[in-house]
Amino acid sequence: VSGTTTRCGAHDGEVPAEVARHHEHAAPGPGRCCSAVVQHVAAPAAAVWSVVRRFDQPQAYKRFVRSCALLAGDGGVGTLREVRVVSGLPAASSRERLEILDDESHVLSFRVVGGEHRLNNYLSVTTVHPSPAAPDSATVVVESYVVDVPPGNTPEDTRVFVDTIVKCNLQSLAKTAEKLFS
Ligand code: A9S
Repeated sequence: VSGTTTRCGAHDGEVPAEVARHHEHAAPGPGRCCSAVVQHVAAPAAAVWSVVRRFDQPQAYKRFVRSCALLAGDGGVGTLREVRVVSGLPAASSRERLEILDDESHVLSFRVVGGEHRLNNYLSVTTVHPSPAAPDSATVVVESYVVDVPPGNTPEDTRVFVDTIVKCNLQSLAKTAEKLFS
């Protein structure tokens, strides 16, 4: 395959080879940017995945979500959800489509297809892996994304904003999964 790909962030060695391709977003080009966030969790991968895989329940760990309603589908690929956001963000709602739900490889991907916010064409991929150090009791989660840079912003601004949200989500995911397991 020709064309450049970027890893959009450092996670060398943290993602098993069979799912690494999901994080290799095509070189985003002008007007797009990408990044990746890695989170360690003190709970087994199955516990973490049981939270991540619920596309109908992002409020289980995403603290910026006020409510979530399904517009189509029942939680499988193609499901469309409308998320309403807590106040204080430059956003009111987001309409999101489930693109990948792989219960064997632990891969989930969704795409933002509408809503009232500034993150156009947001695409996110999350993978969940047993930690090499303690495969039965610890997990590594990698979330990467690619998004349009909003008019008037720089790629750096955009990455700082989105990385902050993703880090909050993944820290909250860790707490939620650790409680489930304890
Ligand atoms: O929900 C996620 O997994 C990650 C992000 C970055 C979500 C961003 C968001 O939903 C807000 C939280 C509302 C912030 C969108 C699509 C736009 C925002 O401005």
